[in-house]
Amino acid sequence: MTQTTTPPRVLTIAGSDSGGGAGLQADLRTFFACGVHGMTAITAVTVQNSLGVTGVSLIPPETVAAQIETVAGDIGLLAAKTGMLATAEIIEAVAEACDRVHIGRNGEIPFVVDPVAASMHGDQLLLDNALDALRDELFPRATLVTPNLDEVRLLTGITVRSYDESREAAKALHAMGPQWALVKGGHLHESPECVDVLYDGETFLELPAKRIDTKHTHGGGDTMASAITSALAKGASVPDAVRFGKQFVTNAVRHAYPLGGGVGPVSAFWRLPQETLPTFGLRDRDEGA
Ligand code: PXL
Repeated sequence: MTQTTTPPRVLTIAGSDSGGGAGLQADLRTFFACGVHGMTAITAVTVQNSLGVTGVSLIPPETVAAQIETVAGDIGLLAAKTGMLATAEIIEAVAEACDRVHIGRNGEIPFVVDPVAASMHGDQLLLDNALDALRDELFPRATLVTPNLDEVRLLTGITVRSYDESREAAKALHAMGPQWALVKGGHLHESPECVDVLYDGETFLELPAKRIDTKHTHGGGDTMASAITSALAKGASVPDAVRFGKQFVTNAVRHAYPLGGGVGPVSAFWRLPQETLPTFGLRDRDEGA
């Protein structure tokens, strides 16, 4: 029997996207492309395609907690992230389970909290009454929080229109308890650049990238948070992990592809040597659609 070394293990606590674009499907693809073993604590199953979400089925909070504790107890993990958490009850169960297995700043395992509130179609992925739980229960446990500008507005009340306002928002988010706050600039559509701002309570780090002209950005936030989580699992500092995540997602947006009649996903394919894979005679990708 061939025996190889166990890769770094990471955990995503997130929802399923049946269309395969965002959610835990994007997380697992990114983990694979980053060379880490991905595990999942599923919080919700969305009924979804490229046009939007038409249904949500919640996983019982105790089952979410049990998934976290079961993989942590046997397999162990070096970093964890959250995506769609849906309800205050699930958030509370996640916070308690994380404490029990030492995920987050009360323990020793780096914890990235991506405060997913809505899909890019505006479909609600977090109940209104769950926003407080996210802020009060998870932010103080987070190594890093990674909101986009819509989530920043919901969490802080600040509407970001400029780089100065991004800094102000990063300060407000940091005051909610995470070790680091990352304000992502991708949703500032008028700007030719996507400038992200990272803040640890002392220093601002500015991460610029050119805006890429595509409507296919489904799963971009999940992909970035997963790449950051993978880098943290390998021992990167938070600034280095965020630089890596930004570079990873920028390439993924550059390789985004159309899917169905709506919005297509960003793609981790850029990280894999497609030219080395057999085509089995299928030359034009569209022929497969
Ligand atoms: O991209 C945020 C996100 C996270 N998780 C699930 C989603 C989405 C966006 O649609 O469906 C399950």
